[in-house]
Amino acid sequence: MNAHERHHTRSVTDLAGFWDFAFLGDADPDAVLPANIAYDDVMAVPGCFDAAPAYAGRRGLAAYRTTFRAADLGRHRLYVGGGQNWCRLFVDDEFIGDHAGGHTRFSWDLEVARAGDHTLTLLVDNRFDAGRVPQHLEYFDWYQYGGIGRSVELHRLGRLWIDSVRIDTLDHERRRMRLRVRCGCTEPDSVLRTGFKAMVDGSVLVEEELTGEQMGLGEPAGGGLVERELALEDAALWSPRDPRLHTLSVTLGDDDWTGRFGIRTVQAESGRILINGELVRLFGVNRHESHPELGCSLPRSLLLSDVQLLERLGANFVRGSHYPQDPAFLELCDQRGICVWCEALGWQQTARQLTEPSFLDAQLRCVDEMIGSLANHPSVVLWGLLNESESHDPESRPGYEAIIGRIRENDPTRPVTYASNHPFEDLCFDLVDVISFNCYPGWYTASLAEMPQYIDGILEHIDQSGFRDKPVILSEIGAGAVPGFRDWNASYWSEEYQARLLDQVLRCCRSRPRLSGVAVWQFTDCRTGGPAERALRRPRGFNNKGILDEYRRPKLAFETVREHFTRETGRPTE
Ligand code: ADA
Repeated sequence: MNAHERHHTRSVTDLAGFWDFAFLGDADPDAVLPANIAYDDVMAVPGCFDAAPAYAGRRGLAAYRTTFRAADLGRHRLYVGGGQNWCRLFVDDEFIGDHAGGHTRFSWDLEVARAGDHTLTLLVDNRFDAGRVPQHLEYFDWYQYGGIGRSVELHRLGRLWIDSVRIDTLDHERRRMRLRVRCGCTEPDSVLRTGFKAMVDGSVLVEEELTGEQMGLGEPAGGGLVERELALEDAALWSPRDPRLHTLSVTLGDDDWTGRFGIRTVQAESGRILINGELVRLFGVNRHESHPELGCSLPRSLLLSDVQLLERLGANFVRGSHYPQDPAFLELCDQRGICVWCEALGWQQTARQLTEPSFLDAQLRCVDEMIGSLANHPSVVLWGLLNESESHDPESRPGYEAIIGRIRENDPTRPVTYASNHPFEDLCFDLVDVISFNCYPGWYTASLAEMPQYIDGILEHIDQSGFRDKPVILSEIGAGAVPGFRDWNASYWSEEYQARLLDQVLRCCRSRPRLSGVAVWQFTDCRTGGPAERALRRPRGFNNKGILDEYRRPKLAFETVREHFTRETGRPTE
């Protein structure tokens, strides 16, 4: 379940543990029958199998197996927090479903017809296969680990259940919230009568009896919805400086849901980002979920220490590059007042990919899953998409329109942005609320001395193109530093050069109010993959632009960035 969500009456079984495991290498998943798999190993769930030395760097099909005992018969739902890159589920050797795409939560419904133990088999494939998994492409600049990266849970649903609970701020001044509870029922039932209750911080705000028809559970079959407006007079607002949270509890019949939320609005207007009507400038870093021994499956203790390091850095912002981050990380950002740019999986997609229906379908599903499971986090202040893709090619525009349209359909309350790496030629800036650009003066382009003019040139171009009213974020900038390489000459790859470059970047950004934010590339070093041309520019096989190394040990630049950020954000440093 999402980290900040709880169930009290619904029975939930956490299937974390050591599962039977078999690495099947280049086997075709369609040719694998679960009954014939010979398990010869065990694997941790959650975990990335190819982060372990035994399978390091291996790509192929893997089989995971465990057993569960159903609390009773009837409808159950298996939630998988994230499976990289592709999964297929069997229960008692019977095919249940497939899922493509990592880093987002998804589920399968199961009808349990027999008491006792059941076998659950998950085939997990970390190979790149543009047909089956169009979102994960081999050339991306980070190592795409395979496995079951996040929790697996079995939920007993019963006859009538809560599918999702969504709470959005309509008006922060009057504390008006919109509550939407989606529900389901095993069979369409318009005459059913059941209790519905919503409580905030222990006070009952709604208590009523509803019929199946009122919930939309009558014929024809379809998902039900209960929608109410709540006024939470005098309740504390969420803001980065004072991140106050509230607890919402919903009961519907025998089912229940409890989660936390914040009251806040985010607006992008007159060239500024406003949270609850107040100007906010975002100072932070790009963050990959990556660790050399854990892959992208990070335990809560490491998520917490990442957040503690962000606080120590004085950051009030993190961009989740380039996929949705762990909900437990977002929960910590909610609590600590760190604003998050939450991005759908994507990296340097071409116009050709953006015109392929299978790629677009996969992107739209990723957007639905991302927003469906993460929208209640007040820390998420921006939705992002398609990092550095071909937004300067007219052929890409319909793809951008479709994905941005889907984001807005799912959530009209948050601004949308994407990071462009060709700001002078971009053709899609009009589609988003916040314009963001990545640039690397002093590293890939221009010299360090030219950096201020380089950034000014982009800002002027944005304004002259008619986008003066849109806030602008410098979404990536940085330099590589091999950890421990210290050099009086401050040559490329030294910690000195990186610190000098970021000092200049942050001086420049702080003195340009036109910029609403900056995200340094990047928080920690991370393992990368991709073609040899890139590998040869990535010493150690890592993207070394972290201000911390991959074990979170600080480089010289950490202190440089901290000095700038703390002055801007006034955040505590210890
Ligand atoms: C791009 C990209 C990042 C990373 C960076 C780099 O801007 O968005 O993911 O690859 O370049 O280090 O070169």
